[in-house]
Amino acid sequence: MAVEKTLILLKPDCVQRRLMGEVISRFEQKGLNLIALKMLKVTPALAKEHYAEHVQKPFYPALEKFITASPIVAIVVEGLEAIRVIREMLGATSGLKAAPGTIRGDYSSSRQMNLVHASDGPEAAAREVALYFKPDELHSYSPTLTPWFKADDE
Ligand code: FUP
Repeated sequence: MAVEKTLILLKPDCVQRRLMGEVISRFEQKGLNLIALKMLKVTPALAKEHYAEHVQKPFYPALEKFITASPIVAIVVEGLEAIRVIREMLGATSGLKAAPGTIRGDYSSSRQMNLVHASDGPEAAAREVALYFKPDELHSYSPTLTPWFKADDE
């Protein structure tokens, strides 16, 4: 099982709706480590880099307006299979389709305002972590609780 790093963004709606603590708590309670965290305002240039694969799509102008409208929180989370595990914790892109029990399923009713971004694979994770953080801003650590989250032999 691989220890992975992934980039999380608490989007403007998450900050404005005071759901930052709720979302961060879910990752902590799962046993994942937050190893970097900052609040920032996404610029149009950063939005275009972050959403490079979507820049030409019809919904992009509205997406850029939303993601640059208000501060966000960028977080690097580290843990076993963290990329997949966190994508599953978020649920489907649209809050209307995301399963109950997922973050989007529980708190979002929107496709655009879906509260949280998470990298969708190892390449995206490496690229996105580097977009928001310098290497010396990542602080990996081993919590003393680790033996209580998973058996040594699994
Ligand atoms: P996800 O990987 O679940 O974050 O979703 P996508 O990469 O497919 O989409 C990126 C962002 O674009 C999502 F957060 C939601 C937004 N989006 C829209 O606003 N409208 C659309 O029609 C599709 C996606």
